[in-house]
Amino acid sequence: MSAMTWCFVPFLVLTAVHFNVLVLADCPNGWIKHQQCYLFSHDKLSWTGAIVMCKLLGGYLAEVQTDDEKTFLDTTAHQENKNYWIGAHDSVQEGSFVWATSREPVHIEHFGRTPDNSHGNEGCIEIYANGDWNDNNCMTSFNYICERSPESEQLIG
Ligand SMILES: [Ca+2]
Ligand SMILES: [Ca+2]
Repeated sequence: MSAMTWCFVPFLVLTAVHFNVLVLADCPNGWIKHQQCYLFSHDKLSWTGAIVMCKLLGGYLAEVQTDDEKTFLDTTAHQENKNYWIGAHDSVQEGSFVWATSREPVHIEHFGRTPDNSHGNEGCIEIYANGDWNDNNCMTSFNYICERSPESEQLIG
């Protein structure tokens, strides 16, 4: 290789690294980036149907870990003016809500109101169109929010 060619090698390496960093942060088409990737569905499914669909799409029914994540999801639901299923249920122990995928407990302060288990059969959590959370009948069809990590697998190695 000529001296001239070698001059360009560091530049090419840096370009490749920069490109990888950009791609690492990407979400699939139609998913919104907010640290994680989120898909706000256009269709409506039962809560169980939403669990299955999110898995088919490479993610899981959204789980809230931080106040920032909660604010983002509540605000977007409010802007879209739709009710959305998220991944919390209390089918193992009535009144004790857990996230379906991580199995972590749901923090009670995340609820806009105490879940009321209206009619005795509300075991799944939705974000109301006004941004509050509510327990509702798992068989009801609502829009749903899928969550996944930004794409990265194909870039490592
Ligand atoms: Ca999350
Ligand atoms: Ca309720």
